[in-house]
Amino acid sequence: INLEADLRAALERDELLLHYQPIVDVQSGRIEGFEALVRWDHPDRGLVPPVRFIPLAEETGLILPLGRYVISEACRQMRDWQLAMPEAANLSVSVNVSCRQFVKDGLVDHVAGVLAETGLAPACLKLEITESVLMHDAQHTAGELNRLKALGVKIAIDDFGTGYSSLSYLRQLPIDHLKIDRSFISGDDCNGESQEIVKSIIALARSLGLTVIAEGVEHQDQLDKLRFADCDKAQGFMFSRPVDKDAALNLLREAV
Ligand code: G
Ligand code: G
Ligand code: MN
Ligand code: NA
Repeated sequence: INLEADLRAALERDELLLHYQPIVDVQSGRIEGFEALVRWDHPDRGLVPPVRFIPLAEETGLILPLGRYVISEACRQMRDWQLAMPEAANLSVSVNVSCRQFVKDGLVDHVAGVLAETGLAPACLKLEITESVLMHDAQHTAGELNRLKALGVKIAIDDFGTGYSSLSYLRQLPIDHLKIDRSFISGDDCNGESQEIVKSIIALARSLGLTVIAEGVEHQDQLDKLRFADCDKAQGFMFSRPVDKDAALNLLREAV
């Protein structure tokens, strides 16, 4: 089986789809937005998770058309929800962006085009990048981030605390949110020290004017600690796993 040819065909046959995981305000418990996570609905293999094909897509360059699909579909879907329900009017959608998408030109123009086409407010789109994206070609990435900032799009650092980047980028680059990696919240080795790291990340974010999102929140006691530590938002299985668009809409309806 040739996964690469398969994936190339999948893009043409519309076999990729998005699942959505809610991001919740820690104080109010309300859904503030969703992270879009791509899946491949393979005719023989069923629903293929991204860990099985994103690395291949990155190696082969297929991440470029795949990434464009994810951005446009996520924005279109969020705009639909916003128009369908007044309660959804201010929700945002978060999209993961790989290194290759930044390196190759065209990301910012594509984002601008999708926002114009769908009518989604720029501030309702958040792009999630890892520290390694920032470090890869720091100067070029900084330029692209500044152009995204000028559009009004928000930037989140994903898996924060696990990378090897210098912290100086936090004040040099137009970053809006830190997403604390789930290993500090619900990982096998999360302990008292992890709790201290979480508090430090929140303090760091506060001093820089950034919003903090805790990932991997699975249990009430983890949420209680985050609320006590004044964390802004939380995401994790406690609220919901990533679900398909119909189930995501139901989560919104239930929450109203
Ligand atoms: O949804 P799941 O828990 O299986 O996601 C696994 C990983 O796949 C996550 O770390 C996420 O960053 C990555 N991922 C999911 N969707 C996308 C996407 O649309 N683009 C990129 N680049 N990565 C994604
Ligand atoms: O790398 P990124 O943060 O984009 O990855 C999101 C991934 O985290 C998805 O694969 C999603 O299924 C997974 N995830 C989301 N919430 C939880 C959680 O509460 N616990 C665990 N173990 N994984 C989670
Ligand atoms: Mn993410
Ligand atoms: Na993450």
